Amino acid sequence: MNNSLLLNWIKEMAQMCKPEKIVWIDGSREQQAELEKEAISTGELIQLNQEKWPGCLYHRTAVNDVARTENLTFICTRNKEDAGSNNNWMAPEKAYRQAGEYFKGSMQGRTMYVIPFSMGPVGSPFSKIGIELTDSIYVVLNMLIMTRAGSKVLNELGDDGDFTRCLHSKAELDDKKRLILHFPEDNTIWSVNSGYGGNVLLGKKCLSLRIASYLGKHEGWLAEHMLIMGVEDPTGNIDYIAAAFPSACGKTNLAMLVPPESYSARGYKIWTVGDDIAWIRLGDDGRLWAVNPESGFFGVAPGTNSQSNPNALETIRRNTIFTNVLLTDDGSVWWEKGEGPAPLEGTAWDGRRWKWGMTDEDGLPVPGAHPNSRFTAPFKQCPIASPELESPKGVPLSAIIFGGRRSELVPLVFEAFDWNHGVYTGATMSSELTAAQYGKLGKVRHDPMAMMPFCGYNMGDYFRHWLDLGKKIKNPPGIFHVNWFRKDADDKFIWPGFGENLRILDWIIQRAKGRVKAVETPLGYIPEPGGLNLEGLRIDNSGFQALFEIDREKWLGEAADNRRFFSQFGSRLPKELLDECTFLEKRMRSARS
Ligand code: OXD
Ligand code: MN
Repeated sequence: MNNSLLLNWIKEMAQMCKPEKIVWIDGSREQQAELEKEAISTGELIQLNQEKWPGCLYHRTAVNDVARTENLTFICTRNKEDAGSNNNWMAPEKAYRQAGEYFKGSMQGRTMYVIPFSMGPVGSPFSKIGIELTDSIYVVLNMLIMTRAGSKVLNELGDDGDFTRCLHSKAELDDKKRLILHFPEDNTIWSVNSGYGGNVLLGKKCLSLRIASYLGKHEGWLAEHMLIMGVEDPTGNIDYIAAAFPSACGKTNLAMLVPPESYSARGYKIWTVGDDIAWIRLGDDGRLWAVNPESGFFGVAPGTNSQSNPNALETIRRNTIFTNVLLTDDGSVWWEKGEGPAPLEGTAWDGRRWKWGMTDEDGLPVPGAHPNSRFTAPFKQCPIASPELESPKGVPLSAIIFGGRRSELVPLVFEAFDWNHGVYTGATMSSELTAAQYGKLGKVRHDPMAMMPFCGYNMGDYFRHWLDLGKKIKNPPGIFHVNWFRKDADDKFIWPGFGENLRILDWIIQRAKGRVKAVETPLGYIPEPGGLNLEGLRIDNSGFQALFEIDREKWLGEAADNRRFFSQFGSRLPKELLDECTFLEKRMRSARS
């Protein structure tokens, strides 16, 4: 290894952090086993019951460190405007100085691990190389699952290759000194005083979304918070779909969907390509092609069961790291809305003794697993893992889907009229908050393209980038919006969701291929009555109406709210999006009169 850029940078960071020693991660099974052993001996990780959970480990984060901390996450561009109102901003000099204070001596008595990793297949011209320096074995072991890591990446980097400089230290895990800093202009990420995945597995949100979105803007591609899945029809043809939903809204479940009986009997199959991130490029054939840059799943555990996601249950049976779930006394794991009966007692995510039926001072059930507890599992263990994960150019997209969690207003599915309307649809996405973010659960917040926490530059420029790309695509995918979460007057979900969502994907693919007619509404195209396969579901005419009802007054209110939301982007907001807002209002008004 003779890459002077890399060696000098490591030297400089080590001078600041003062680790006792430096260990290079080679990606070998032997080294991984050694590290596991060491982490088990110090209590950083707990080995689970190896008969029930072969190769599985358990970890608890600090109780103040259980989700991404968006308020402590900064984009540090020279010009504040370039970060945009969608990001917290700090001047680079100040950010380096302040975090530098926290990093100073932070690794004393600890090892600094050097993790060379590739986002995307090693050697693909579309992949990006990062090097993460960290003092956490937990981070190393997670990165070995989530990314392609080790010496092969160093070989690929060569002596003069460039890379994203990722520095992480747990330091004191002090939430008053926690900072997650991105320097897109320096291709650098600094994360300090956290041990939570989304803040510290720097290949994931920090590199593959925040830094990559910035690189994509400059290099002409998109880094998106999207799952990628293939839907194979009975003829063997596979259509690929990318879908953006905010965190903890079911991307992993949709990506691993099990077809309902009537579909599987006809030969339909699902292929999982990714559950969180898509890098999308324009192919030579004029279509969009998507790559999942990761090689594992960092999924939300609670709610994962054999009804919601049997493929995930199968994926996490071995070689998986569980974080902040409930630990049972026989070395097993459990979480709320999980599989099988709840244990009578165990150790909760926060290390406290837990008994089934426990309530807090308000009489509310005390969860055994944190609502944002996670599993980290290798992609290849998914029973429906697509071999296309290894394809350097990825998969061609037939459709792009946007979606949120909205108990009211938004219909089950609609199709945008054209690319610009589709970009407007994505840009005006809103969703109710979930446990993956700090904030009041259930509050509706704007989350354009599910990228609000992840766009590494001014979102006005990001919208412009989407619109510009649209002009270059000869064969654009259809753009759709879905909402599985609409509720009836009794506060019950109207749509059954899970595997049944394939019925909607089926309609989407048929529409994208121009095979079925649709009804034009002021919002977009929706299925004709009878156009959606509802066979075997208990949804009658009035249920269908309730799923697709468009309340024009409320939509005019929504459009006004979107204008308010857009106004924060000032002159950086593309005029086309305001035009789309005007068109929507006109359509709503004329349909009303
Ligand atoms: C995630 C998230 O972990 O979006 O994927 O928070
Ligand atoms: Mn995510």
